[in-house]
Amino acid sequence: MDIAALRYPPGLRVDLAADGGRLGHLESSALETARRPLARTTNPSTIERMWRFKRTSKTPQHADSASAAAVLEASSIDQLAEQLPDSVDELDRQVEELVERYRRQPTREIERQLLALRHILGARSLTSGPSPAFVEPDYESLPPEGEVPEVKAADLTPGIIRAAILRDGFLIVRGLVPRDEALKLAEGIDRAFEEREKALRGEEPEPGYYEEFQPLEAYRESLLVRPWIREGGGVLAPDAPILCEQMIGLITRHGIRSLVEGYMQERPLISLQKTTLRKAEPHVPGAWHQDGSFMGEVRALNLWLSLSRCGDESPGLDIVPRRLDHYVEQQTDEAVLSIQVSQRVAEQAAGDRPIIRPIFEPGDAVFFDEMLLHQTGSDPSMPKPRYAVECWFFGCSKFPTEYGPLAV
Ligand SMILES: O=C(O)CCC(=O)C(=O)O
Ligand SMILES: [Fe+2]
Repeated sequence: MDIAALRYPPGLRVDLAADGGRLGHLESSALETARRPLARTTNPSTIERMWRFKRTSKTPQHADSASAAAVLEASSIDQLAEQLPDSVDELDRQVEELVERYRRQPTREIERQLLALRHILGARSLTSGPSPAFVEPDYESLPPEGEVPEVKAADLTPGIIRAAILRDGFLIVRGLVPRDEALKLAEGIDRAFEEREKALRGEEPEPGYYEEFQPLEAYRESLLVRPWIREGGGVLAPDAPILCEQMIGLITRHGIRSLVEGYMQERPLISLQKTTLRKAEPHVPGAWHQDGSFMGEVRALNLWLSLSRCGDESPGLDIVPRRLDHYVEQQTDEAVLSIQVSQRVAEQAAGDRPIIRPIFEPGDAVFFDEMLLHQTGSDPSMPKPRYAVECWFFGCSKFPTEYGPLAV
């Protein structure tokens, strides 16, 4: 089996040792790619002047002299964090103001500023201490038990999401975002994939479509996951600032952020590592998994948003339609990855409820949490790739310790 061709669950921290060193060939080239500074087309001095950064040298324009720039930029966000107010409310206000400026006149600089601000604000929003209870489940409003739990966007409430997750493990929402907005984001994802390949060949990518985000020092190591995200058919949303802001715009304008806050009863944050823009190719096989098995203790809710028709003409999502209260056995039978669940174990977990592969239209969504057993539902005979957003929200009181936060 070609391990490199396997679809890794996004955000997966691959345990190289656990895979018996078989991934070793990936490791060196992958890590090299992760560390390689990219050529930049725009001089970031505007953003840096604006944030009153002290610069000590000019940003080089070519990849071979970009190391110094990478280091400089890397320290910049930490400097920025020091200069910004501590108050979460004040930072929220600054984000709002920038979003408003962006709405009037979108620029690449504002996208970068927003990303940096959202990351710093996310880090300041983390809390410790007890978590609130989830919203009360509203079972009455769900379709009858045994039917696929599905609602129209207009009927969606935090209580219905909670009820569906507790009863069936997931909830399908039809038309959560308008079709044209979903299709527009899919086009952007295609572009980001192309620009990333350019960047990896040493050519200059189009600004906004592929720029590797430099997080705060504390989170830098965790972004070494990039090569595996690429292998798995994804690009991290923060590495495509124009698309990241577009996606956050969808989440806020269509009330999704408020729904998630209502569900968690606390501020939800997204992450650098588990917010993925996906392009699933039919020939890449899925791998059954439960995301919680590699995220640690979290309060999570995933928004999986379809940006293509899928499940028939392009890869969909295979779901074990059941609430599981434990992690099922991994790495048996054909399941070679440490977090992968075999087909046999997935069928066993499904019991008398058949595994489903729903059909989605652009703008349809699925909400689920860290316990759902699922995989990319692909088949080499499907004629088209599928585009989707995978956006995991985490409660600010139990954010995964190894991920970098982003405020929305
Ligand atoms: O998009 C896919 O096919 C996989 C998505 C996934 O695993 C997730 O959203 O957790
Ligand atoms: Fe997943």
